[in-house]
Amino acid sequence: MTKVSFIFVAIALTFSANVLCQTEATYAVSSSAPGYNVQGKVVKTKAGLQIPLGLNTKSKKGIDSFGKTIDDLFVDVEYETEERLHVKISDKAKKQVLVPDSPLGFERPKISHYSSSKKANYDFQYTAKPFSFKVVRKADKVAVFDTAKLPLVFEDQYLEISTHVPKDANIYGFGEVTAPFRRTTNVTTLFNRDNADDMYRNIYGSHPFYTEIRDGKAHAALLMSSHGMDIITTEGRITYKVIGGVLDFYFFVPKSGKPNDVSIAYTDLIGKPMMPAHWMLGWQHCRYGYKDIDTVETVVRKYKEANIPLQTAWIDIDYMDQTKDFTVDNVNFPLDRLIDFGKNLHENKQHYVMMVDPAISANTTYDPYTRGVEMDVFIKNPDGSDFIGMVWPGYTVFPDWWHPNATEYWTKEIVDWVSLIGLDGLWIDMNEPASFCLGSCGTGKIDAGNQPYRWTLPEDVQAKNHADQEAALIKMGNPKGDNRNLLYPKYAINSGSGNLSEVTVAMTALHHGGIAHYDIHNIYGHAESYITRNAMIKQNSEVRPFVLSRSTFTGSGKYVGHWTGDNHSLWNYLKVSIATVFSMQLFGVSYSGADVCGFNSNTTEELCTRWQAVGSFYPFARNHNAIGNADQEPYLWETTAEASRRALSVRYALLPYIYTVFEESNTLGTGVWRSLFFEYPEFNTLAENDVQILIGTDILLTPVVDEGKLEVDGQFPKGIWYDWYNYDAIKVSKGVKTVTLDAPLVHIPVHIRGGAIVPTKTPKYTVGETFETDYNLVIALDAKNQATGRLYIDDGSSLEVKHASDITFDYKKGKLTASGKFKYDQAEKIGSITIIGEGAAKLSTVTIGKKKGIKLSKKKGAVVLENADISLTSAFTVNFK
Ligand SMILES: *[C@@H]1O[C@H](CO)[C@@H](O)[C@H](O)[C@H]1NC(C)=O
Ligand SMILES: *[C@@H]1O[C@H](CO)[C@@H](O)[C@H](O)[C@H]1NC(C)=O
Ligand SMILES: *[C@@H]1O[C@H](CO)[C@@H](O)[C@H](O)[C@H]1NC(C)=O
Ligand SMILES: *[C@@H]1O[C@H](CO)[C@@H](O)[C@H](O)[C@H]1NC(C)=O
Ligand SMILES: *[C@@H]1O[C@H](CO)[C@@H](O)[C@H](O)[C@H]1NC(C)=O
Ligand SMILES: CC(=O)N[C@H]1CO[C@H](CO)[C@@H](O)[C@@H]1O
Repeated sequence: MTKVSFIFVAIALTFSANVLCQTEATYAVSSSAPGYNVQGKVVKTKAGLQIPLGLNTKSKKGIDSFGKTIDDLFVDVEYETEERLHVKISDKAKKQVLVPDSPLGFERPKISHYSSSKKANYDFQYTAKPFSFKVVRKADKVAVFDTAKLPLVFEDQYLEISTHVPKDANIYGFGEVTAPFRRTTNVTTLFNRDNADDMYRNIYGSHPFYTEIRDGKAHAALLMSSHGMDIITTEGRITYKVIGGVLDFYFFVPKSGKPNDVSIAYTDLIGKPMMPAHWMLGWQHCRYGYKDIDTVETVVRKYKEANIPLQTAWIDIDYMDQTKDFTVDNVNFPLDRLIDFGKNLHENKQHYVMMVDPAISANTTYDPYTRGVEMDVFIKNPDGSDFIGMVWPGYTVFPDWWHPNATEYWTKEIVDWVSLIGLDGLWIDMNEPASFCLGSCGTGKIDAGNQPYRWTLPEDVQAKNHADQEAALIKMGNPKGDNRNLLYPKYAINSGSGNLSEVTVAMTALHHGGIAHYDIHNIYGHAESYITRNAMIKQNSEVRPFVLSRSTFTGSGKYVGHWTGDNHSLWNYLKVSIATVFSMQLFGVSYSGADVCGFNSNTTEELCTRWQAVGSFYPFARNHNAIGNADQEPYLWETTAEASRRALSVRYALLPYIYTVFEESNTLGTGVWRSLFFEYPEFNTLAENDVQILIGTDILLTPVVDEGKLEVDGQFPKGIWYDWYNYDAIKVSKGVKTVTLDAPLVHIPVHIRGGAIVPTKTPKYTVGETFETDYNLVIALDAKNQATGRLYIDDGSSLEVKHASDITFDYKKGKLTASGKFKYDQAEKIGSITIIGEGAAKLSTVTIGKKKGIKLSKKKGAVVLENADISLTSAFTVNFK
């Protein structure tokens, strides 16, 4: 669970008059700003350039537009790699707060400076008066980032910079936001916020990164900033308006111009996406509001009775005693029952995940609180007392991940809890961080127990409390020595909750080392993710940890997965869920997915049926529902159950392929889900297609995301696309062809790319049983009767992989070759080989080593070699005739 929609509704009712609108001022650039000139000596370094800047003092107009102007700046240009350029514009005095490197695991790569700018794919060019710069792709002289004649504003609480882009540019990224994949003219606000997936507004995470595809070629930029910001993507430009820090840009310009190469270059910097264990790829089920352990056990049993694969059972905060972390409700979720439930799951080769929130109840007889107080690890008020907000258990404190004791504190709580219950994974929620009251509303109220949530109080009481809390916050003031306007910066970004301290920890709250919450708000959840993952590894260093986080930041994908939060059981949320997962792939959070059938509001049979079909293929696939809603377990309706069984049997058959794609993601940084445009950027007609999904390069899904439709239009780029179920071929000789496909309610169209060799398994009830079956190969021939593919094999669970096979399959002129690395130590083998395509029809016999003349069986559109019995422990060839 997590914050439910009515919280948003209550806020909207009470404060809607104050919720900011996107105004003309938001869209405008500061055209009267004086700008900066190069002042002093430009130094050529081994790494690049150092350029001193001074304010253009001839014109004082527009100074201090939204903060205090900083006169002296410094531009550091570093040619970090052939494809990555680092341009950092900072204050010479180094007073502005940077994204901290430590202890949060950013681990920006140590640059062994790239020796020569000559080899780079880009040029850095600048003008001196006024200062502006361009990043130019050498190959075609395209300026991929160009600030010429656009204002540069550098104030303590307001930074503005813009780049020219073509009109109607293909821009992707800038999140987290619930919006179409291709970003059209709009404002994206990055300021982590607990909100039920309000369309177009800021939500849980911040990723100040975008990719642009121009004339078939991709490049990208990251603004490494933990400050709140608005990003305006409007006709012909992108404008960043940031409320602090520095302008720390990275540009990614791969030579190939391929979107995948952008992803590789980006994750070279921020870290490669985490590698999931096999089990994490199975189907998962959760609900907020299961009233007791019997109910949860019944759900697991009913899944089995309906023969819908269930890999992982989750329990939301319902299990807790008065919603306190690391406690159990002894009546409804007794400890022994919770432990036994986990044991049963494990006996059945299933897995177990529970929720934990960062908010710790301020209760002096509750050990996680007293231990934290002893270690002094909680976020502070400006006066040094503990900051006390309000979350599910009433008044709560929040671990300060920057405190030197925080890792030890949190690790103990996590290790003890996970060990006690026997959990396989943790779900960390509410880590924007969410708080239901404004400011330190619990100051002086320790041991006050559960409190009515603010949205349950009469409106006049809510308004009075809010006014009191606001007054207290203002009275408390800033941390010592900080003269900025932390509570109400003059440039008010367009946060959907209005003032920055709403629904979170106050901007004036203090982290260790004198860091105001204002400066690191957007990385609080990332910090918790990093520390929680490491705690999971401490608990069990053998296996890959499972942590799912609601709040994420640049680089979080290396440590955790992410679900797109509290969406709604509405058709447009089903549709947009695909775009949000695509965006997460760009951000390097490969293991991501949306709540299947929708979290808030009541689903319908048809919506849930269609959603189960799409959701069966989310990289992270889980049905999740909120308290008080109509039930939505997939076995409740026959069509939903049937659609789930069908789609999940395809997913489970594809597990070796999906696992291989994940391994590529983990080693290269490419997405597991990809939009067609990112694979075929040469076809601009695909630019807005955010409904069809490629898993890797070879499996194409064309889901129905509209009510009442029994067919669906799909775009098919040049090549041959074979129907997964009946091998019917769609042949496209050039460009992109739109094809209308039959899509009965229980059916999701799936196609295999001609030219691909896809490894599969025989789907079973659990992931473990599925992986115990033989591998099969599906060879889908292209127009030249050729195909290639890859298979990665390891034990599917070890954190440190000792034995892995990495096999390339190649099919040409009737000969299938398997080559590569064969180091996996178990005796895996190939059971069957299916060859699809016109070229397959002529084939009738096979030679495998000394065994000649083995007969192939014919199917419509394919031939099959049954019981191939080929060992996957060494290279081999098979000849088809
Ligand atoms: C911009 O965002 C608003 C919501 O803030 C949305 O209603 C509108 O459709 C968006 N406009 C475009 C062009 O995407
Ligand atoms: C860390 O915790 C210990 C108690 O375990 C405490 O004595 C110490 O002061 C804490 N460190 C800091 C920096 O607060
Ligand atoms: C404090 O926590 C204890 C232990 O979990 C619990 O029994 C008690 O009810 C809580 N007290 C309040 C006031 O919430
Ligand atoms: C934001 O703060 C201002 C100044 O205290 C106040 O007038 C306004 O009501 C606040 N807005 C919200 C949404 O709380
Ligand atoms: C949603 O379903 C719940 C439980 O069946 C019901 O109590 C509620 O009235 C429904 N809400 C709407 C808006 O239909
Ligand atoms: C696009 C859309 O359906 N948005 C809805 C999301 O949920 C909120 C309630 O929290 C509705 O008000 C929006 O209309």
